[in-house]
Amino acid sequence: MGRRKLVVGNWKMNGLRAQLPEVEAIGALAAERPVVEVGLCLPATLIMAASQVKGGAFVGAQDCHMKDNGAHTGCLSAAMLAEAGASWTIVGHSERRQDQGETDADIAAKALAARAAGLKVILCVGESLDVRDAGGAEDVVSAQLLASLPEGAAADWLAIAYEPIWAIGTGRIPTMEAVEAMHKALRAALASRIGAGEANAMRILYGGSMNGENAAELMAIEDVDGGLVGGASLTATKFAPVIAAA
Ligand code: G2H
Repeated sequence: MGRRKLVVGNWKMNGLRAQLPEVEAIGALAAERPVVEVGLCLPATLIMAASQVKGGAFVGAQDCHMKDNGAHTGCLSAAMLAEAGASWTIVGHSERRQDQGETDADIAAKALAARAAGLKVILCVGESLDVRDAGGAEDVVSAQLLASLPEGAAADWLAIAYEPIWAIGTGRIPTMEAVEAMHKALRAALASRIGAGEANAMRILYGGSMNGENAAELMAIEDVDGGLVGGASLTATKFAPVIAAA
C-alpha cells in the first residue's frame, strides 16, 4: 500500500515544562526510526518550547477553533497554533465531542480552518459502548466519519483516527477482528466520498489504550496505519515500544 506509519502521542491535559526532557527523548526515538512518522500533540502551552527541541518528532495541537479570530475567549485559532510551532492538530477527539459538545459539522469546519492555516489534521471518530454492544458499530462510525469529513479531504493533509470511546484510557481494546472490520469499513466509506485512490493513500490510525504490549499486533492489521496514543506516550520509556512496533 505504501502508507507510511504515523504514530502520534496525545498528551491531553498533561505536561509542564518539566516534561520537556521527555519531548526531547521522544524526538530522539523518532530520529532513530525515520521510516515511521512520529509526533506529539501537546497542550498548547508547550507547543512553542517543544517545537524548539531538536529531534525527529513533529509537534501538534489537540484542537483548534473553526474561526480565524474574534470574540472567543479562551480559544486558539489554527494560525496561532501554527505560529507557535504546531504542524498538525487533532480535531474531533471524543473527549471534546463529549465535554465541549462539538458536532460533526464543527469538526469538519475545524479541519478546514486547520488546513487553511497550513496544519495537517488527525480527525477522530469512534463509537460508544452502547453502540458497540448493539451491533453495527461500523455503520455508525462510518456515518460519523462522512459527516465530519471536510471538503477537499486528501491524504496529504488529513489522517483519520478510529478511537472506540470505551477503549480510551481503560486498558480495554476491541478484538483484532473488530479493529480490522472497522478500519476496512472506514476506508470503504472514505472511498465512497473521495475515491478509492485517495482513500487508499489516507492513513487510518487506531487509538484507545494502545501501548507497548498491543501495538505490534494492532499495527500489523492491514488497514491500521499507526496509532494515536494517550497514556503510553507520556514518557519516552512507555512510548519507545509503540514507535518500535510501527
Ligand atoms: C485515546 C488515546 C489517545 P489512551 O484518547 O488519543 O488515549 O491511549 O490513553 O487511551
